[in-house]
Amino acid sequence: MGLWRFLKSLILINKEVPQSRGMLYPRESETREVRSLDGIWNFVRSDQTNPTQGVREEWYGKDLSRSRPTIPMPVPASYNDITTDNLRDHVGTVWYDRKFFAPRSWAVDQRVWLRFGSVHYEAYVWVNGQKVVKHEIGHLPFEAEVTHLLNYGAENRITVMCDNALIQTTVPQGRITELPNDDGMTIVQSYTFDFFNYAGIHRSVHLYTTPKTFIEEVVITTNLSKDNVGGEVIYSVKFNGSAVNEADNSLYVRAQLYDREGKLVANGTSDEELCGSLQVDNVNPWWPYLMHPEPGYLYQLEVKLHASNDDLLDVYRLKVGVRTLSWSNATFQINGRPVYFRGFGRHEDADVRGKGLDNALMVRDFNLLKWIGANAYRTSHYPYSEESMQFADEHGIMIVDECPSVDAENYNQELLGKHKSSLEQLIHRDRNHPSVVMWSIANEPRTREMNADSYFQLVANLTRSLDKTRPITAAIATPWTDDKAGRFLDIISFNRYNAWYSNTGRLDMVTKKVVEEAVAWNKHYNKPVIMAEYGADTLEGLHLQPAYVWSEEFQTEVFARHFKAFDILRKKGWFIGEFVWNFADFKTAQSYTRVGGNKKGVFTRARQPKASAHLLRKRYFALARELDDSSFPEDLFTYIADMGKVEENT
Ligand code: GCB
Repeated sequence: MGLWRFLKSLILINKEVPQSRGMLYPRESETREVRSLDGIWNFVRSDQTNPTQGVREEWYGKDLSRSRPTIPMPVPASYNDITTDNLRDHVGTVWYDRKFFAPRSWAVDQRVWLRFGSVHYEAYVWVNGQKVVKHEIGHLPFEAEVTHLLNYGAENRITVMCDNALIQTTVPQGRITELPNDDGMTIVQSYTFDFFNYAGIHRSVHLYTTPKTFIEEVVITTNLSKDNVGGEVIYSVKFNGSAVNEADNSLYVRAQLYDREGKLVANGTSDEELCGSLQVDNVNPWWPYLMHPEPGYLYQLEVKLHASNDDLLDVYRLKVGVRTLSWSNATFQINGRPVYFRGFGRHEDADVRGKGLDNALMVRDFNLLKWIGANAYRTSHYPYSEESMQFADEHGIMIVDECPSVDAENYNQELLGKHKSSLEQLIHRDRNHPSVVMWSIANEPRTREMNADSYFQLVANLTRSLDKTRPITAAIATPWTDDKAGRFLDIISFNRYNAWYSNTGRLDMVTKKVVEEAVAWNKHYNKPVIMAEYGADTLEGLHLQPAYVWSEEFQTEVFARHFKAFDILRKKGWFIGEFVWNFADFKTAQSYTRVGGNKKGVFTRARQPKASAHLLRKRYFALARELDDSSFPEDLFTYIADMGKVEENT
């Protein structure tokens, strides 16, 4: 590297990131229609050594099947595990297309939008052969107006090219290398993060209509009076389009708030900036699961955009939870009450469909979260589906919302821009969810590296500038002695695998080490501390007594040793949460340390409990009873004997 390039690499400049627009979750209303394009699409994989061939040959100009033989591919789903050949390990571009009709009625006085819930990693979209939109970074939605491109009352074609290649300037990072194989040379994708780089159209594809002048954005914040009896919903609306008559700039919004029973509890008219606030008497605050008998209370906010002559232009409805968050150097509070997080790191991952949205799996997972008494999870290591965020709102599960930066290293200007953009897009998407209580700006970044301090200062500054109502964390594995990022966070989260990656098998080397490390983080930064990952790989059905690595007994014991540490730490006042790694077993890249994937799940990949799940359930409910006065489920303890006498005497 020349001297100039070396010096330049030392300086990271704060550049503006593009601002997201629109992207409200597609919902029907009296002014909007929504159509799903989910189903079976046609699919072609490009030649790995010639990834841009399809673009040069303009495959998007006609049906894919006229350029290459196609295979059927479900949407939404990862494409990797669908076929029986090595599509799983394909590197580079793949193509999808399908046809759809645009009804004649859509031709008049409306706009039509095409919206993708997420495509991993990079997507190029054409409609009827015309380029529509390009989007980089998976797990985040993007959309474009297609009004002018559609044939109304006729058939249309949508074509998507998706590229899964990860390099040093993508989020997350990876490396592409060319290696010799038995047939000559081949392209290999490698990455340091510990989950399979599933790719494809991962979430739903929607067409939706809006009026010509429409509600483009709604931003909600909420307040509570000190006694939690009075609530306030503050809204700010943006519209797009010209007012009905050109001279008419004075649109206004009517906002109406309904409770769960559909009763109108507050309403009002916006100011000229389309902002306003609604006061709610005897409010039902949004509470986390087990912190209140009625957790996850949501109101429905109805936003009506009117022209100055009172004509109704557009209607959009969304769910609103009324709650406050506050934090200090020792606590994190919701509605004025301290929170202790009992949760998980998770993955969007399943057999066959990989990271594709799966409503059955999502509902099962929430049933398991509630069964086990968890009140939180981190969306490790990327944004999860919008549908799951809505579900978390409804069930009172708190979310530590993580952007897709994992194992960041070799900090450079381009990476910084994309990392910041991923947070901008995430906050834009999730800012209205009451379940989102914290932003996680990275998982296990290499924070001892050169430039980590200026890099994370800029990332944290951007996050704070976009949302001051939630604290910032990052899950750090670098030892506190070397870490350069913690000082930019509000809450310190650390990941550590005692008795697993360090001192493997030594159950007697867990409790003290966990206590010492948490104390050290707290002393160093004077901030609340969470243990964001701990755990042990466990092969379901492997039983070994005394406990031995990989057995169900070992995982259970590792948990118990951590629980002891957490109870010592809880007494110190600034230790605010424990997150097991992981909720369920999940797929990883092939490696000799992974037997069919990462097996640190408390549940199997098929979502059945391992022995440790039953122990964890007892702890999480015991904590809920101790801290939040909730009661035990009837089946928490298995009957062993009539303990009545024993209990009476204790
Ligand atoms: C970690 C990572 C997580 C891994 C886990 C493990 O520290 O944050 O992505 O899966 O360790 O099991 O190795």
